[in-house]
Amino acid sequence: PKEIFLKDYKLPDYYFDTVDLKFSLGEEKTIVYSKITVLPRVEGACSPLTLNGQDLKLVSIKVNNKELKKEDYHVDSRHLILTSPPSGTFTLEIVTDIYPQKNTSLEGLYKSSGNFCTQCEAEGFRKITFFQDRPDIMAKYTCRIEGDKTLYPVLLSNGNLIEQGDIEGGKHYALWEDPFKKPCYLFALVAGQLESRDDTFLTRSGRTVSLRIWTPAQDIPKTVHAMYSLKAAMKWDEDVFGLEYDLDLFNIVAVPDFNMGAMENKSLNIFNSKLVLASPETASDADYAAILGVIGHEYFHNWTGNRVTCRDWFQLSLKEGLTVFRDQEFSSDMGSRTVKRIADVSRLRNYQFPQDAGPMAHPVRPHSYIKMDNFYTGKFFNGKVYEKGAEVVRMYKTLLGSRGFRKGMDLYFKRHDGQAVTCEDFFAAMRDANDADFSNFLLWYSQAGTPLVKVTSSYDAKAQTYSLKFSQEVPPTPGQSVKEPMFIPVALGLLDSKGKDIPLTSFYHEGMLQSVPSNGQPVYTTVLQVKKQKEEEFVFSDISERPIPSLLRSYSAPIRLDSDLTDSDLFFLLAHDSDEFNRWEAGQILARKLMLSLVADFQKNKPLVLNPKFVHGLKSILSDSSLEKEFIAKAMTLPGEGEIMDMMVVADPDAVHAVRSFIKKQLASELKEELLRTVKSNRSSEQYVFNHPNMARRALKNIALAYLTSLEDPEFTELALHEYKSATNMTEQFAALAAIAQNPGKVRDDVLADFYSKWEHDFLVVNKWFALQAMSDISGNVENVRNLLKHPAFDLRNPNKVYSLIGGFCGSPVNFHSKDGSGYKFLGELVVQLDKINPQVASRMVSAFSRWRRYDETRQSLAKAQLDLIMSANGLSENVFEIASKSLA
Ligand code: B3K
Ligand code: ZN
Repeated sequence: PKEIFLKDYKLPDYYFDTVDLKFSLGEEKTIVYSKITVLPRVEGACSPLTLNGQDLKLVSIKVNNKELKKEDYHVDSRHLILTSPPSGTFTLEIVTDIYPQKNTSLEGLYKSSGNFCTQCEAEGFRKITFFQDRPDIMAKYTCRIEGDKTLYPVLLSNGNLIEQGDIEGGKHYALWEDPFKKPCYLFALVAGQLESRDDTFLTRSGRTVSLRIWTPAQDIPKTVHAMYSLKAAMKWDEDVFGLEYDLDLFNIVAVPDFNMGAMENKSLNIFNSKLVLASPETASDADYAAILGVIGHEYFHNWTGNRVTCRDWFQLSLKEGLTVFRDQEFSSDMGSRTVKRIADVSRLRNYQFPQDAGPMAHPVRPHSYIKMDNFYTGKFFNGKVYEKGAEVVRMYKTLLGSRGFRKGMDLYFKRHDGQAVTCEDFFAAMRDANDADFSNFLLWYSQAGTPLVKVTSSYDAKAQTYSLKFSQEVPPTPGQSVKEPMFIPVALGLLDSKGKDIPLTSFYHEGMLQSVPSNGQPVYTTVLQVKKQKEEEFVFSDISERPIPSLLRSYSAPIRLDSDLTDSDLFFLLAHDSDEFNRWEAGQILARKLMLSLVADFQKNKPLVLNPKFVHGLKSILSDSSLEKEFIAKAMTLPGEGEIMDMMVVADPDAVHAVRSFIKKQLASELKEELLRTVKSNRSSEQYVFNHPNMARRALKNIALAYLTSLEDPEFTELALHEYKSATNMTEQFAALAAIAQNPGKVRDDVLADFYSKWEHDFLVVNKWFALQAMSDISGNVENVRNLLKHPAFDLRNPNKVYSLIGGFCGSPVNFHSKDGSGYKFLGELVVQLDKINPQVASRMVSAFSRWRRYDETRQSLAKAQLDLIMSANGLSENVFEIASKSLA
């Protein structure tokens, strides 16, 4: 396998101006005709033209209308090279045969439930036809699709439909034209038996856009929420960024077989059904929220990704970090900002931080890759380019404020519309629009690893000054042993002894007085710019009592913060901080400390005792009616097992699991009354509505129920059964099922069976059923999961099912890391099988092994043995090779 490096980027020798495609869709094979106008970048230079191609059968090739002679080109399994193309502009016509029916990799053109569809990002277009498959080749496309009229009544591609009609042999055709230049990864085609939900959107300049969401006929009723989400996203982008949709038609197609969440092809978004279809009975609040966020995300790509795209795949964060940031902001504006921020930060901590500390650590802009697909880790799987990239974009906004950020965005579009650009171009637009000094901010793109920032504070009562001293360290990561200090925005406030924010006017930084920017109003939060490795001091004067600092408000930078706050400071912040995110954070810091110290006790065989202050803190949150319900639910949620293991020198899944379960049970028994009251007073009385207050109520009720059932008390099992039976929506029904399923026994088995028989006709709900059982921490669960592989509803070829069952299993630390090696063996075998079917999916699964060195010696050798076996498998894909070999390195 070949590694590709950012430093080797070269401008292409040839550009493509227009691309006219024709697809003749067939049952055995599909014939692809492509006609390209080729322009040399430098007039007169006639260097060879290399096209990418994979799994293609070349039928013919013509240059300027003449069949090319054998000696003028060269084909191998990955390329077609024109050895001496004519000088000047020329037309290139290529005919290839492809076999979509046999394509189980789900990239390029493939079939899903009888329909044709495409997935080209990152490098899938080369499985459709020979092409310069790189994002800096931007061309205008037309696409003619021909196919059987009965089998494929609907024929879609990008842009506008300009012609359609019948042709001989029971076939018909459609001709599409996309007026915007685009890279080939945004090409899309869909053909099949689909119906649409139609609506319109009136843009702010008064154009009417037709909106269509396509699914099989029976699913149309489940597209109401997706359509609502699309219209909300279109409006939001106009209101917040002044960005209007640029065509008269916007299509979304839902397909059941899809490797990731969705794809932003120009005007023809293709989605995993999971992120389109929803009804109150079948989808949970989390599904509704994910649909809103992802529909928004793909729509927002129209400007950040499509109109302005990436020069090369190393710049992926240019579009993904920015677009994730935009979808996070959209979801915040549509719901609760604090709750959204908490959810995003938890994801970052549970998935991105561990990755950033392991063998797969890479900067937001990687320096090299073998398979680009391995760097897409958003949506279904969380990671760097997406989530950390979004944090980087958020830091620009924190530093510049909303207005400054908007100015930067406006300049970015003004300069780069229609271009393929780099992360530096984005940086320069932000800087130039604001005349800002960003010093070494660009290091966020090139240095991997999570910075560790230490803060110590001191109060001088006599001088009435309060000082904060910062130091930072970026841990070494593969290929980067020495790191430079980063530019870290630390948003901060100071609380007085009553818990009120102290107005901030100025502070000394390195002996210089700096005033806090204000528009005449008192300022309670300011952003310190921490830039040095060694100690850096900020001193606030006229502080009349020792304040409690609220540090890193709203999580203003993706770092680990280690402060000298005492437990009592943290309890104080938990009760009083005006920054709600930091209130939650204070509780989490306390919980993490507590869990780590109990883990140490557990390892020393000491009895576990829960700190009564912690119970009291949570009790007062639970009974504080002034708090937002979803905030309470988040505050009641203990840090994940992954997050705690990540903080240990040697990760001990058994100890962490035992401690987390212990705290859960302990809290449940001490707060029994409050929890029961919470369940009873938060039941649904009205029809399901997807809005913040209702979701918050359901979230609170569901977590209370989960706590209660953890007690394994028949009274609460009855209660959960009652909730299960009386539920009128999936959110509550599934939460009750999950609560019951925590405890092994007949009730569990019966309810699981009941749920399946209710929902066996709905594959998305059945996937929830798979995932719930797969993630179970019931001991020896690997056998259940092996049996479920043989379940008639399971299919290794469908990514959603694999993610639910196999991915779900790897997400249960106790069973996956079982000391007998049974979990590792299970995954090892499946990766090898899956790799033959779908390398992208296999490579996501193999990632579960990547942090094997974090565990004890027994586990290390068991996991390594599986990785070695995988590496020795015949015909291993580049995808799996890259992850497995880097994990072993
Ligand atoms: N851009 C696509 C991801 C494509 C992944 C290719 N393996 C979805 C998104 O981020 O919007
Ligand atoms: Zn995206």
